Amino acid sequence: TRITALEAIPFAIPYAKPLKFASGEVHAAEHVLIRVHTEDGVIGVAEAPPRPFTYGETQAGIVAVVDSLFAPQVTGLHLTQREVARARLDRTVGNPTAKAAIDMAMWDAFGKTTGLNVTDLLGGYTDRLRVSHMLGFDEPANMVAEAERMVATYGIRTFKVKVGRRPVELDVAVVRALREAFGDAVELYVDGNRGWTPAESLRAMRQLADVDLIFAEELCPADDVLGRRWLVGNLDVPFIADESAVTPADITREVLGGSATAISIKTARTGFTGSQRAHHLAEGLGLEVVMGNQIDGQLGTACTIAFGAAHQRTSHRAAELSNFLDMTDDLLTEPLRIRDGELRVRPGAGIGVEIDPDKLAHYRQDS
Ligand code: MUC
Ligand code: MG
Repeated sequence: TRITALEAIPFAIPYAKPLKFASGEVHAAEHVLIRVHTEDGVIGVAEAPPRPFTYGETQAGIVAVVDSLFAPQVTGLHLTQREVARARLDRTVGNPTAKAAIDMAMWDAFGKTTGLNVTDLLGGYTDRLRVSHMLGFDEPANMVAEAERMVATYGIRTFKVKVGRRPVELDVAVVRALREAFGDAVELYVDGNRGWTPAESLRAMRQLADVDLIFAEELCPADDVLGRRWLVGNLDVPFIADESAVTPADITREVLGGSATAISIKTARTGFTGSQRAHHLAEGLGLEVVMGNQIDGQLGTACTIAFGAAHQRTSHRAAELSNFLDMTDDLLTEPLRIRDGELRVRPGAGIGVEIDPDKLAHYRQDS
């Protein structure tokens, strides 16, 4: 089945509570909906979240690169020619979330065309993922209160705590307060979004030595090459490379350089096809994987579940699937629901979601 058109539709949905972290803040989901149309009248969908502080993309930039470069390169291809699409899109450097959304919308359209679910197409390992909730910067008491609400309302028992503020004692106090509030009933890990130096990172991790963290993520920049290697060599928990390790080459460099010992896979930036490559490389290198969140809406979250549930290695740890809870609304006809700390794969063809036309009309910014 051939692709007849590719659309990039900017939309904006406000957050009830902004997410704040060391590299930036997000107050609204100013994303781009990608729609792949086929000659059969099937429409595949995915969303691209611009994160200028992480990848340099903007909402207007994503629309422009899709309209001017990517749409003409992909139109006319068969849905099965994902590797051709990838090779063509990769003639343009950067633009990871725009490329990823096109890839995932092609998979969605392929699933809808064949009547098969994307999780089954990718590997079909399980039908659900445990959910990890990300706690953004706030007063320590508010961060503990938010975690208590997540445990009580959704049964979530894994928390990723945003760190990277100065002095490091500020964040150390939050992590300690969480451990004191919940005892060993929760799993905790920290993500610095490159906010600390290697020395600050190790100081904080030493202060947290008795808190029993499961991971530390991107505490300092990968460009602190020797400092980060020194840090990772001195930690006794896996160090996750997130924004520093998007492509297989990045992952290989970070891991062989001793600067990471685990990876985050985010479908928002590598789609399903690129995420498969990261997954297989993680298997080859023997790395733990966490399914990460690019501050996705429900559509992006459904993509993360679809991929994460497809393999053993990506479903082993709790996946970051809850950022959409802070949005005031969303585009799906049927919202995602977290129950007993889990999110289930959407049944049905493709990614298993439908866009609500009224909601899209309300939130789109191009008409
Ligand atoms: C995360 O894991 O870092 C914040 C910035 C970004 O690129 O992703 C989010 C969450
Ligand atoms: Mg991260």
